[in-house]
Amino acid sequence: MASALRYQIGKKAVLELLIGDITDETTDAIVNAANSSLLGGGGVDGAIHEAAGPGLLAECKAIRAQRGSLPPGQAVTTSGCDLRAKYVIHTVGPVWHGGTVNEPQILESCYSHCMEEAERKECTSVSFPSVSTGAFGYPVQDAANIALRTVVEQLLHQPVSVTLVRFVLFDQRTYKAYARTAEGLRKDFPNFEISSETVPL
Ligand code: AR6
Repeated sequence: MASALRYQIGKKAVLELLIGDITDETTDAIVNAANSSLLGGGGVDGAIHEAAGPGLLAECKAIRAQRGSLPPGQAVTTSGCDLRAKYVIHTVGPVWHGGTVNEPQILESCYSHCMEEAERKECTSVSFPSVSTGAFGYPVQDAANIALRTVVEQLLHQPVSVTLVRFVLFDQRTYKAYARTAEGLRKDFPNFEISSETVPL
């Protein structure tokens, strides 16, 4: 049976890690690991555009026409079109160049801007894929550290409408890397209650 790792973060928020397809998610928003063109691509981007239907590309083109291409580290929001999620938050992760061109800072900026977008749209739940660790080549364990710490930091220290953050990971290797990092969170946030359990889905 499918299961999720669930972490209580402070009093109000829950973090979940699971293996799955983000296009099936019912959270208010899902995050897309896009590219700067916003015109679609492979990986999770291709899957989201396919499941959302042509309306998503039309919205992305309108954003592009208005503000140009989306720089790495930034995020913009469209509706979810045919998806069950109400919104798609598109972010552009860094391409991995060995860590020499601010990749960690850019990846952190992706997650914090996505959380801000979710807040702006008054979402209570948001699902993330593992941004940058596919075609863009970011080492998974390093990316998991940045992703989880940035999101937990925001859940604990910012006034957020979001009370559920779900990481929907596509394969065992990625899931294990995120689960390893999540186990270390208690050490990094010693003043906050972080408890974990495994729950059936
Ligand atoms: N649900 C959840 N995760 C998925 C799904 C899915 N349906 N499909 C793939 N993944 P990638 P990037 C995982 O390459 O590295 C695109 O062409 C995948 O296994 O999608 O940020 C864009 O247009 C991996 O763990 O994104 C850009 O050009 C993670 O999602 C470029 O790829 C990210 O892999 C972005 O590269």
